[in-house]
Amino acid sequence: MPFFASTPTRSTCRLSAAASVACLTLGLLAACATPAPMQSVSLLEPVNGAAVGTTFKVRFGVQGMAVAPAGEIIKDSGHNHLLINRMPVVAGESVPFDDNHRHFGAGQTEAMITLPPGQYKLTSQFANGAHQSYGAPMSSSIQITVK
Ligand SMILES: [Cu+2]
Repeated sequence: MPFFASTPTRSTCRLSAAASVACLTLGLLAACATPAPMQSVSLLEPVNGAAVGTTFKVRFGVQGMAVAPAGEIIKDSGHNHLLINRMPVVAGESVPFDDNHRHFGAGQTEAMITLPPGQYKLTSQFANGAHQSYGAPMSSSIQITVK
């Protein structure tokens, strides 16, 4: 009898331990559900507010995702785009192919850009191997003056 009496106690302990593990797991899941702070892009060059010549170097920074040539869709991977005077492309939508949306589908992390003199908003936009945007969270904008 004492053996059977002690069994429920052990079970309770096990259930309690299981509940703790579940809470920890749920807590981690909740943390994972928030936007991943480790994934972002930036324009390393030029810097915001810079005045540059008509041909200048753009350098892309990517954190938390891999840069790969366009073609295959691979999780947490993609290539850089430079948007000129355009808003970030909505997540899941294809980045247009035109003069204002330049693709670096070979996996380039820098490029020489030529623009006529004027004020520009440059936006780095990361998108997957099928050119589908990762959205505003994977974009970053600066203002520059081309002299
Ligand atoms: Cu693209």
